[in-house]
Amino acid sequence: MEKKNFYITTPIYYPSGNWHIGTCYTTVVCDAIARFKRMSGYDVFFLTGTDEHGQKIEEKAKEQGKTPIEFIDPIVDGLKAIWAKLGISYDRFIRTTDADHIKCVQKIFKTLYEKGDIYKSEYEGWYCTPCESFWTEGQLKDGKCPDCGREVHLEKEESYFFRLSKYADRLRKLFNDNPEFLQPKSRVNEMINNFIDAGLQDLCVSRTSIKWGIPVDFDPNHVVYVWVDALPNYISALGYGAEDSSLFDKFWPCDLHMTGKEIVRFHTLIWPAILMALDLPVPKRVYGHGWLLIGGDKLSKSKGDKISTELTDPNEIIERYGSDALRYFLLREIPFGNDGIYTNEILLHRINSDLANDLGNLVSRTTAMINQYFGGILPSPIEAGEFDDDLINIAKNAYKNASLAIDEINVPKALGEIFKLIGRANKYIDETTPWILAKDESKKARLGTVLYNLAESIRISATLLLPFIPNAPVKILKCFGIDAEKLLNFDSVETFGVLKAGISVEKCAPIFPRIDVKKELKEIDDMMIKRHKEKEKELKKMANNTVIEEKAPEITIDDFAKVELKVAKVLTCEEVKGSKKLLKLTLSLGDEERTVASGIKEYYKCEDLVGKKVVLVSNLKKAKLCGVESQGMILCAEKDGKVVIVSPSQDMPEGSIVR
Ligand code: ME8
Repeated sequence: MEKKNFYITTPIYYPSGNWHIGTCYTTVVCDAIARFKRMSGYDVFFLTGTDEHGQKIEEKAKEQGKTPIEFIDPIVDGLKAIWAKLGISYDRFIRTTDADHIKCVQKIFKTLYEKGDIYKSEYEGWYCTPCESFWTEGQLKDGKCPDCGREVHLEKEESYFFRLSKYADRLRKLFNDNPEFLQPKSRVNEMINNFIDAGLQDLCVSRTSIKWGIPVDFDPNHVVYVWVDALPNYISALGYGAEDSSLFDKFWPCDLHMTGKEIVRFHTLIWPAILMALDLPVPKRVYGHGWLLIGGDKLSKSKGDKISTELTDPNEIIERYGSDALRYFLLREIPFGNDGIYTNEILLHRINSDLANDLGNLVSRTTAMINQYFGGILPSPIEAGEFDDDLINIAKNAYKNASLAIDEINVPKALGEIFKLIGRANKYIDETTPWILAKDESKKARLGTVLYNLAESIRISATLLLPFIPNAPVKILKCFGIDAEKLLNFDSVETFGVLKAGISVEKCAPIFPRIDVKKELKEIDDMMIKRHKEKEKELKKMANNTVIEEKAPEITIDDFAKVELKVAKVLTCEEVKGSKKLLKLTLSLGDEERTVASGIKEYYKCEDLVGKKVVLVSNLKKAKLCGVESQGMILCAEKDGKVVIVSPSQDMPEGSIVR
């Protein structure tokens, strides 16, 4: 029988520099679907990649004194390394700087120009001369350049435009005739009402003010602008228009474009219109998923330095808990189509409750009992009993139900179907109480059946879990002598009774050790707070250096006269508890004593200070520092991290005025 094809894509990612767990979401979801479809017998092509052109990249590279590609390459490598850790099974990682993509985009641009769907006109926008950037009205901040805050002026730039407006009726028909085209359905009305009905404007598709882009080959002053460069990746990756277009012929139209909700508009209006203009079929389905939120915000690259103790770096989460745990969280916790919330606590509870408790305990209890009661040899199912049918039914139907959920693109629901079986099997242990059966020799046959049924339930659930969490099921199945690397399809999951009685069953070590949530959260909080403090310190240091380098403003003699400086003698010195920096000094001014907290602990020992003459700012407002009331400040000289106390060059009586 010929295999059915399935083509699935993620959006291509902007390599702006900071990959967070939000960026992993789309790709992990696509990977689970791609793996599930492969094991369901489909010939799958799974595409992901990076969107590398445009003004932002050009500017960021310039800021770092690099060429755009020098700036992008390590960021793309970083993304590929994360995909490797997460086991993303893509068939191609496309970069919009790949030669075949560039050629394809140029060809598409020319074809559309020759057909009259792209035409030359003028783009009018707000221009910031120092930034050499065009902005739309909406992008301006208080009417000024959003980047540098300077004045902008209206300017015209020669541009090519795509006749999007021409396709309004065909797009409306696309939505009306194909209720499956855009999902969740809730997003359809927004596209029709807010965009098509509101009137589609022709789209600016080239720029002369940006250099980092694909040149329009028949008019090289222009580079292709944003969406007509990015969207065609879905067909350039398959060799559309190239000498060998066999992949395109096989896989187009795409079965599923998975995108975040903010870019649904581009995938369901602009992209189909471009395809219509090229006389190509439109994608079968576009799915607009929600965002992963941290504290209510979309976790974004530009807000990367927001103070938060949540772990957001996928590398760090994988290092602490493993890639299966991160994949499981992303696939299970976020209600599909809606926004979901990430906190360290939610992640840890998910790991504990589903992976360590439900799945982990089922496997360790079952394999331990087979070892304890049957010497590690799988018994035969010879004595059926109460509860068996229910368990067996759920096991046999788990694949069908999960598969239906995958076809609805509801990944959490698919996982829920598999965990229904895991939950049922755990309940079956409580109902059949194997430890009580084991006490009675006459119940050995029943005990054997119970353990066999549990082993089969584990085999089926672990096999079904492979697309979602590719590592743990391999270890689980190995305990039952199954080499999961060779398990390339779901052929065995709808039959109950595949495991042969008499095989050896290993006692499975806990796959997901239980996490002490309270302890772990405290450790993460401490670590993150320390990290933020270090960062703050570094920023402060940088700011201080700038201040030192900058000239202080000129003051008058009257300004200076406001500062009262006096010679003082250090009488006592002690460290301030709980502070790394402060020493508590008692100073004599001759006729009075003062207590001062001074941040010089890193540079002086107490014994070096007692008896020393210092200069005190004696009319400084009192301040409480780490519980010490500081009544003034002693003067120090500082350069390049070296700090030295200022003293009179000859001995002077305490209380002498310094001026
Ligand atoms: O939009 N939660 O690239 P991109 C969930 N280059 N998904 C998130 C997320 C979050 N916190 N943050 C980002 C682009 N994403 C274009 C696409 S396609 C021809 C061009 C998702 O790097 C986001 O929703 O800004 C999108 O689906 C993907 O990451 C890439 O976003």
